[in-house]
Amino acid sequence: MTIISRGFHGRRPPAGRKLPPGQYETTGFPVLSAGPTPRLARDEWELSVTTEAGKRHSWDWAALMRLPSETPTVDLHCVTKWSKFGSQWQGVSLDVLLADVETAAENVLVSSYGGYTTNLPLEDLLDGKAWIAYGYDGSALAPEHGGPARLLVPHLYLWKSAKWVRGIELREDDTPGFWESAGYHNYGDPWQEQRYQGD
Ligand SMILES: Nc1nc2c(c(=O)[nH]1)N[C@H]1C(S)=C(S)[C@@H](COP(=O)(O)O)O[C@H]1N2
Ligand SMILES: [Mo]
Repeated sequence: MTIISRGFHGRRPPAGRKLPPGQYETTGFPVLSAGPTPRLARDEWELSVTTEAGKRHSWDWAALMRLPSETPTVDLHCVTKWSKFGSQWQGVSLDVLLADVETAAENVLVSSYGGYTTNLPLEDLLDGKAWIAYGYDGSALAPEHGGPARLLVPHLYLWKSAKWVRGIELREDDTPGFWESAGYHNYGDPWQEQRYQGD
């Protein structure tokens, strides 16, 4: 007789979902911030995109709200090893925001209210892979998690998903951001376990 204990299944990821190497699942939503939480009202918030030629495009809250939004359900992977399956967001695809932006740059440096920065290839923001997210789990995105709005790039480690996003600078050169300058991997693919420089 074979006894199958339910207990052995309790910690497995939900069916069809996979954990990247070295990660464990959490059902909570930890807050990780390198500094204090900026408290920004929606009417104080603005997002700018600046091209390598110096052209600046900007959206205030009302302009962001006029753009079509999506409701992606995605898995999150933090370099501190927690992963969260099936997080539900609302936001504007970067494909929409960048549609009329002319650039030949290959890199972006993203900056936040409060001074945080992170860099990534422009192509990782395109083709349905990234959003300016302002809703989480059916409500307004909480300040601790980056509200009024944050970048969401779930296919990379979560440090690339800049909270309180303020600017996206399109650049020909690749300039490391806050964690990338501190020894974290320049790209940060969780499936390749690219945690630190040299991984
Ligand atoms: N502006 C800003 N964005 C940030 C951070 C930060 O400190 N400041 N931390 C990053 C890190 S390391 C992680 S894991 C996620 C955490 O997002 P959460 O607090 O919503 O879980 O935000 C990322 N974005
Ligand atoms: Mo993180």
